[in-house]
This record gives sequence, structure tokens and C-alpha cells, in this order.
Amino acid sequence: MLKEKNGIIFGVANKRSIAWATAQSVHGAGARLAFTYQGDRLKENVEGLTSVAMPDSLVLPCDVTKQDEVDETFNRLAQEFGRLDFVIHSIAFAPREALEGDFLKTDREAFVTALEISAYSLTQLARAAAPLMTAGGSIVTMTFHGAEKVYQGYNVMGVAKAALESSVRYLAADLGPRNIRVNAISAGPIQTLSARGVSGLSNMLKHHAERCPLHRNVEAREVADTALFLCSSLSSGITGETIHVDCGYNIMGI
Ligand code: 0WD
Repeated sequence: MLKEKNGIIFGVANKRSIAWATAQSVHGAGARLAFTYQGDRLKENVEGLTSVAMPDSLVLPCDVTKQDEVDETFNRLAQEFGRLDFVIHSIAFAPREALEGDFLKTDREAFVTALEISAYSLTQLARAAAPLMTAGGSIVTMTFHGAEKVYQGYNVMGVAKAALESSVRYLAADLGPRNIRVNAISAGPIQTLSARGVSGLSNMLKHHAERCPLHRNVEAREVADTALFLCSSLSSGITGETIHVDCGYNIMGI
């Protein structure tokens, strides 16, 4: 499905990352991949994972708060891949203290950091990627239902995800004429490194599984396969959307 396609994946922290599940799906469909890692603390993890499973991949440092690293990432991509076909944006961060207690107490610094890394980075990366997407392309980001409804403890990350989902629509409008599609996947809760930073995760997992139509939690593989669909020509008519991959949780009232 993705033979002779080149993609870059932002947000692999370890083997539980949604980005890593996505890498396995798109690589299995034939794509050649570049990965980025945020800082030296994650370098070994990402190199360890890719060297075994996908040794032909490019692995580059890229902290989205450092514009020079973003510029260097896309320079290297231009040199090594030439053309880029898809981007997986699977990045989010908020200071831990902002992810517990009242949203009301969110300070300026936590707000700015969460919005910069979790929302603005999509626009930043889309702007850098678009010139390489000479045959059209697909940009996919990860969001959560906490953008639409209040989840206690999700707090400023919910506000960041709302900005992210809106950014998807504005970017889709800007990039549509170049046949670059931009979509978000709203995933149900999954046990990952980031998710463990949100207070009350195990309750959230239990509540979702009890309430949703499929009566279970979603698997990272299911999110990954939706990303594969969004990167492939099977989804050629879809842009600016937020697709829920949450075992149906979001449709439920009482
Ligand atoms: O329940 C979940 N796990 C859900 C996650 C449900 C719905 C959505 N999501 C979203 C997250 O909000 C995020 O956008 O999916 C995306 C991926 O999250 P993940 O796979 O759950 O988490 P994780 O494996 O921790 O990957 C996120 C990574 C970071 O990991 P850590 O845990 O080290 O903060 O985002 C990256 C980093 O690798 N990241 C950055 N990358 C570049 N520059 C930066 C940065 N400044 N900050 C964080």
C-alpha cells in the first residue's frame, strides 16, 4: 500500500509508543522511514528499536522546541529521501504538575509549553514538510477526546488538543491545493509513557472499556492501522478530519 513511499515519524519514545506501532504498520505496507528522537535520553531507545526491525531507516535528533534541529531534520530528509510522502506527528508534552488537580491553576509557562510542543509543532512540521511533498502527501497527528469534553486531570492538554484539532482544519485548507491532506486520529486511552503522566489513567482505561460499544480498550495497533489508511491512497478524499479510534466511546450518551 505504501511501496516506494517515504515517511517521517515524530514521537517514538519506546516500544509502547503509538508512533512505534504506527511505524510497524506503515513499514509493513512497504514505506521507507525516518525517525526522530527528542534528546539523547531517547536516542538509544529509538536506535535500538529501528536497528533490529527497520535497519534501512534514517534516525535523526529533533526536539521541536529547537528550530535548528527541525531545519536540520528536513535538510537531511531532502538529501536522503528527496521526496516526502507522509508525516506522523505523535508528540505531546505538558509539565506533570499541570496534569493533576484543577485546570484553574495552570500557570502561563505550563500553558505555553503544552501548546507549543503539543499543538504548534504540527504547524511547524507541516510548513517544513510541505516543500518536500512534491507528489502530494499526508500528515497525521494524534489527539484525544479530552479536546472535546472535560477529563479531570487532562487539563491543559485538553486545551492543547483542541488547538491541535483546529490546526488540522486550517492546515488542511492551506495545503489542500497542493494535494497534501492533514488529519487527526482521536485515540482512546492506551498505556504509554505519556499517558502514565496523566493522573487517573487506570480509572480512565476502566471507565472507557465499561462504557464504550466494543467493551474494551483500543490497541495501539488499531490506531496505527488507521494512520496507515490515512497515509495511503485509500483515504484520498479525506482531509481536515478528526477520526475517532476509541472503540466507539465518543458516541455514547447515557
Ligand atoms: O492514551 C494515550 N496514550 C493517547 C495518546 C490517547 C490519545 C492521544 N495520544 C497522543 C498523545 O497525546 C501524543 O500526541 O498520542 C501521541 C503519542 O503519545 P504516546 O504514544 O501515548 O506517548 P509517548 O510514547 O510518551 O510519546 C510521546 C512523545 C514523547 O515522549 P515522552 O514520554 O518522552 O515525553 O512525544 C515526544 C517524546 O518522544 N516529545 C517530543 N518530541 C520532540 N520534541 C517533545 C519535543 N519537545 N516532547 C515530547
